[in-house]
Amino acid sequence: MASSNHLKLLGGWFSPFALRVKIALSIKSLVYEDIEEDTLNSKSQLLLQSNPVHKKIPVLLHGDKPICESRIIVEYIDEVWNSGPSILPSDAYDRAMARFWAAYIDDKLCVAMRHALREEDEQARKAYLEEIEDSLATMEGELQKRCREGKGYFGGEEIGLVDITFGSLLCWVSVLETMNGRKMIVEEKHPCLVKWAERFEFDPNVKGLIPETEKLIEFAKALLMMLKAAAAAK
Ligand SMILES: N[C@@H](CCC(=O)N[C@@H](CS)C(=O)NCC(=O)O)C(=O)O
Repeated sequence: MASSNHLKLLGGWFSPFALRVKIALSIKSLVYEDIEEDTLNSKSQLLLQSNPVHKKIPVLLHGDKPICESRIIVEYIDEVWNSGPSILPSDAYDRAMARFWAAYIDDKLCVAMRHALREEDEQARKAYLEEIEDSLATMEGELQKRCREGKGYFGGEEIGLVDITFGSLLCWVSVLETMNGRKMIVEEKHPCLVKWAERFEFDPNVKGLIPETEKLIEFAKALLMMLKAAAAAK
């Protein structure tokens, strides 16, 4: 039986969702066992037992207790440990707003990114890339409010829930940009996002955790081939 405080992360180097958890663990200076899952080929028994509903990474095991879904895990980490700065604001209204934007990122941006990656039809893919750009414009507008208050992160002075939720997707935005020959976060349209992205990537709690774009592209190609083969076999 695992000690009640032992932390295990069932993750994957490629996963933006696992990256969120790694950043939150780093903010709280927590030591954890990093277990790399191979979700493309075979999921471990531990993953299937720990997340029987979705069978997805990331899962954080706190002792024997599994916690699933990246944003829920980040909030859990923030609630249980005060060994670092708070990830969610102390004010209830600000906390509600942070959750609103984090949900927006997953419901709009992340969904469009997933479609844009998997869509083979060029016209349909273009429409998803435009949806991504709409969400980026919305996020730029939100960030400009923070910039006017002299703050560099959505969370204010420090990385917060919205920064983690959005920032974890930046490496996959780069993948889509490279694969489609289309830059989507650009200085002229997104002056605040460009600075924020740089600040985020070099933050001590993030630096070193972001996977390389080239490696992610290889992974994306393998994933797309597998999906194609699975569809052909049906
Ligand atoms: N909403 C979930 C998404 C997690 C997710 O999509 N994980 C992917 C890896 S990036 C996965 O485990 N995929 C395996 C599968 O779909 O079977 C979260 O925020 O944690």
